Amino acid sequence: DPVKVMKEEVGKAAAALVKSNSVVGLGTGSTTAYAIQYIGERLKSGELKDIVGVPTSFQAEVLAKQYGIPLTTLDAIAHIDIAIDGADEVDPQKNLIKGGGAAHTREKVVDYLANQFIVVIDAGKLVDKLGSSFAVPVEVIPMAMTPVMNAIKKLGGKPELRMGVRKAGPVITDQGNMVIDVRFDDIPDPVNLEKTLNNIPGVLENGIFVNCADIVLIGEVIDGKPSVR
Ligand code: DER
Repeated sequence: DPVKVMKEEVGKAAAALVKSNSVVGLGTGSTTAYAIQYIGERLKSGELKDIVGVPTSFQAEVLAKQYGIPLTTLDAIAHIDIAIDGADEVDPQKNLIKGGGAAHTREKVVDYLANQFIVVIDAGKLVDKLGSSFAVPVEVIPMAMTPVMNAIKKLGGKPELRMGVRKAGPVITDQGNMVIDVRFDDIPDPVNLEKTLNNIPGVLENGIFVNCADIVLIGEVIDGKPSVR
């Protein structure tokens, strides 16, 4: 599966950028899962030493434990040296849509704090304009769901409650809230939309990440061979 190969390649490349004695923000999603695995392998081989991870989700926490990466919290560290995380869309200005895994609230905290934020994607995530292929995830506190949906419709968005796949009913986030996925015909000003969405009472966080990504690593398969740029 070429997409799996791209994800694995780019996850490995990101893991190679982690230095010993550093604090690493551990992102969420299937691509970052490879980075976590390879960080664990580098620790096991002794090539990498003395790192601690700050997980962005229960998924990242479980994977970090599985691969032997010691974990810490934001109360215990002075800074985050590097964060590695995925994305659902990346535009030419390195603005992102994230939240495919409903983890964007903790991800945004960690990714923004990090001195260096590395995005790991397969080439299919590249877009000319944000919102062209992926709806904007918005975490909402359940009691405010209806007024938030109404406010978003007034903004021209089409909100849809995210339903679980192997869980009956709506997806519940690591904070105990729900997620709506909002389609916009056009997002001419992602900086402004990000602020407007978060200003709606009842919205906890949205998946637009602007002025945050430092490096975008893109996994591709060219002439049948995996490559990263
Ligand atoms: O939920 C998230 O923000 C993830 O990083 C997601 O956007 C990317 O997940 P993937 O690497 O499995 O495509």
